[in-house]
Amino acid sequence: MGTALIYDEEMTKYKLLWIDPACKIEVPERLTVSHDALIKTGLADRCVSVPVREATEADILLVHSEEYLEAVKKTPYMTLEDLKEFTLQYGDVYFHPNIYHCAKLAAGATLQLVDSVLTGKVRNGMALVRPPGHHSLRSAASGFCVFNNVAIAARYAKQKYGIKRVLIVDWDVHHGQGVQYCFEDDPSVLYFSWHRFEHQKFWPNLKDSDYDIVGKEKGAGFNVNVPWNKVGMKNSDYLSVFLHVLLPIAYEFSPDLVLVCAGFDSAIGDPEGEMCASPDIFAHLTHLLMNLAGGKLCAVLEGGYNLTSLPQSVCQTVQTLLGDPAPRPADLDGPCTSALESLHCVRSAHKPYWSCLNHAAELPTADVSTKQIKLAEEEEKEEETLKKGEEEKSAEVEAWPEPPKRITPPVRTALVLPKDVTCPDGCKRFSSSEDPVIVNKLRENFFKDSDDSDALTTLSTLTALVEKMEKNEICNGLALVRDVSMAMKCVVQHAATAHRNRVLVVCVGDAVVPSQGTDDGKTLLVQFSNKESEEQKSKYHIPVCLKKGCSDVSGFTQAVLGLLLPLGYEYDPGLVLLVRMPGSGLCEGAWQQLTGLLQGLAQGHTLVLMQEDEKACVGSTASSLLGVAAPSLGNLHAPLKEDMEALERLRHRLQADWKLLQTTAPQTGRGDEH
Ligand code: X5A
Ligand code: ZN
Repeated sequence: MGTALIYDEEMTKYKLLWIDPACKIEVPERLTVSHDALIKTGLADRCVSVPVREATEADILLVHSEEYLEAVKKTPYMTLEDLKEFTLQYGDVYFHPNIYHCAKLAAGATLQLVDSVLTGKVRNGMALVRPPGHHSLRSAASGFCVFNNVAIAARYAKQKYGIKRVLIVDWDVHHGQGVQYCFEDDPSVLYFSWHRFEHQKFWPNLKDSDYDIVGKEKGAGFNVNVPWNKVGMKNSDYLSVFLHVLLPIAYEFSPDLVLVCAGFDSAIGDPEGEMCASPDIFAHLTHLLMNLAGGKLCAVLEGGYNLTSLPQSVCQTVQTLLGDPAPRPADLDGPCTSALESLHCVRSAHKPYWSCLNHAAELPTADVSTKQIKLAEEEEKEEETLKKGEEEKSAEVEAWPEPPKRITPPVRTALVLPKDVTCPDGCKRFSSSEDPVIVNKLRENFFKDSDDSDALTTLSTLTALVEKMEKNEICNGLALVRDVSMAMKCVVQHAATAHRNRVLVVCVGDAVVPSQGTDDGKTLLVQFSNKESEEQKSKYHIPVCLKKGCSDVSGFTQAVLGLLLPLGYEYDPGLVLLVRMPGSGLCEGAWQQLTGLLQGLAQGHTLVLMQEDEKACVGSTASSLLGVAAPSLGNLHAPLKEDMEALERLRHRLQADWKLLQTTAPQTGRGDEH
């Protein structure tokens, strides 16, 4: 199942015809440089090219008023003076004789993408369009946008395909107020947006963009705003919000379709956003969404005005949609204080609506007034730094490295299986000639006083497989072994002596955990079980105790999103060892989700160990390792209260060591910490 790419050069054929500093960044080259980059990298060739079409009037009227449509319809016949005049009634937008045509193509391209995904022609895809859409309102153009491409697409998907729940993720640096207004009372469309806000000082300067706007009536809780109150947000800030706000809610919501307002003005170098996230963060943001809705994801270009970081970010997104492993994430040193404040505020505002947030920290009661206080405080500070920083900034901005080429290993998934188990399609059965040095070492370590030549062969094969993964000749692997504990010990030991790579060991179910090598930082062990374990031994050994072990899917999922992934991302392993203990109780769907999500780490280098008698899981595990999206977990019941409380406690305890676990800002001297 492929990835659609939708583009038409026609959408480059309009531009600003007069002088307007607010609009001069929205240029046709945005599209050409993005498309050229996809061609040059060979990514375009790997996609299924789908033609654009014009949106019909009926399509446009799904979101816009007849009066507005009729007004825009006249623009192709206007003189320059008329166009200027017409433009004046709206904010930060311009018209051109050809923009109506392009706006119909942009909306139509988005619908072509939705059709391609929902008819099963492709798994996912991206539409490169101009004009963008997320600012346009029912009866008004705004912020370079004429028709609301993504809002139209959400209504269209519901109407034409009977889609019940749509998630819209807006990672553009501006608030898509048009999308928010369109769905604010609609619980079938969950709208998430992060945006530069600076306490309402940034365009479009709306109160409606703040964290406490959560939706209306039936739609309460289905609008999630994350305001950025400072510029310069980095990879850690973005990832924190995904892991601690968007994903927990999204998994609870369980969408049937994911639409992304994919604006890249949130990337480094952008003159509008002034943020500092590197282009490769979009590989991770994309990957983290790809296991929702059974992988049905449509990314639609919105903003993005730096002609270097824009194409880089577009390529990262498309390459991830194609299934290539994401690069190791750079500098995840934890979120900044301002981001943590936003995180804390949003989580607390959404506590009443989402069971995953039910036990999130309350806002200090004083904070309602803090909103205004901060405003005043910051006004002073900001003005100073603005004056000082202005000259340095332009120099600073050009200085990010090009994302390294993502080299995909020749073999995606290698399996070590007993002879009687057939190898699933698309995988490679792995065997290796025995290296006497390895075999001797293994015999010494594991078989001093026994002679189990079969087991010895398995361990030496495993060791060889790990080495191939380290050399990037194989991406990931799966081994069915007789004794998972011993196999785990063997890989951990190998990794510890090989001193090359950190290994994240994820253990599902009860296991006797190897004692050596768990406190030197070479391995980080996270173990899910129902055994109330004794005190945590070190920063690198983290038992996660859930009441019903791994059999409660809701609790398990929230633990994966809010605990395991932040730890994993911050630890940044070179290899993930995923161990499924016999009788773990984890259902197949949740196991596939786990396997899929973990592949965002270690460039996709995951080695799965399972007990011999779990043959039945080989097929589904292998398909997750091959990059097939995990099936949707469906409507989950609320996780157990005690599990969510235990998770909060664990996070709280670990957050001094692991910054990506933080979800609240450090208290500022009020001393009211619980
Ligand atoms: C789609 C988009 C930005 C408008 C900025 C107006 N619009 N100052 O990024
Ligand atoms: Zn934008």
